[in-house]
Amino acid sequence: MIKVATIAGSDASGGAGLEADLKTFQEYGVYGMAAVTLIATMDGDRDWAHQVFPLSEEVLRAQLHTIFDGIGLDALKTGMLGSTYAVDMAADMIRTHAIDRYVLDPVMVCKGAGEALHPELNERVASVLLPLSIVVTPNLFEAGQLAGMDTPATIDEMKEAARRIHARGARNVFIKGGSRLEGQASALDIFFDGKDFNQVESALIDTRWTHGAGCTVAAAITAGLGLGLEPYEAVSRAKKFITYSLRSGFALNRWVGPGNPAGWRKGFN
Ligand code: PXL
Repeated sequence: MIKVATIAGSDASGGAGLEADLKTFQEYGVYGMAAVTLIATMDGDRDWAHQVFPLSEEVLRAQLHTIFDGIGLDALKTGMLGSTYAVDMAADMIRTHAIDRYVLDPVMVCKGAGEALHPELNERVASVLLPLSIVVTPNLFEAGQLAGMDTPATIDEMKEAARRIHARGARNVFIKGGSRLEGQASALDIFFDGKDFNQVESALIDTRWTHGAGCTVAAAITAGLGLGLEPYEAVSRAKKFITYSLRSGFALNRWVGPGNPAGWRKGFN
């Protein structure tokens, strides 16, 4: 059995975070494990305001010990880390266990929350985790932050950000422009392996129900790498997977709706 793990936050609403990761791993037919860094909750009495409860260093260390020392893994993803000790412990485990297939999802914002969640962590994530990653999956905002430039708004700016992020140590950079790129008629992402650029494109999906999309993409890439795909193949397959997922997204309540990682089973309709 292929075994993959996520080090991420738990999203009590079930659409993002490690819940999205585990659902995605299941759809890929790999065995999923999770080390919880924090628990995110949302309050329906306060317009779905987010709150984050970090778990202690001790609790995180014990989980990492279970997964890395007690079991072993074929690929790893990190999502929302939420503390400097989580960043440093993840890095330490990746180094000690020589984890080659490590996907860094540099989660800096939650769609629901709007603001950067742990701005003080962004630079540490960039300096400590980027050099360990086989693929990093920033959205436009995160790409700007990792690259030390304004949020890219054009394809050329995305490429410039990708070059800079690669120069900081990520072996492959996948920047998700998605629907947010100005004047773009498709969902357009950029993949850069340090030599060549590939545009990864799909039709735009007109939906509000995109909660957890970023987590799902990174988890799909991780599962693909665990199964032995090359980085670009894993990214291409993840792009198809998220397109199916977003096509079958649905509302949970009046604020939020996730994609559906099981969407690929129905195929396009
Ligand atoms: O989608 C980003 C994200 C990642 N991880 C956790 C979250 C969210 C957004 O809500 O709650 C735990």
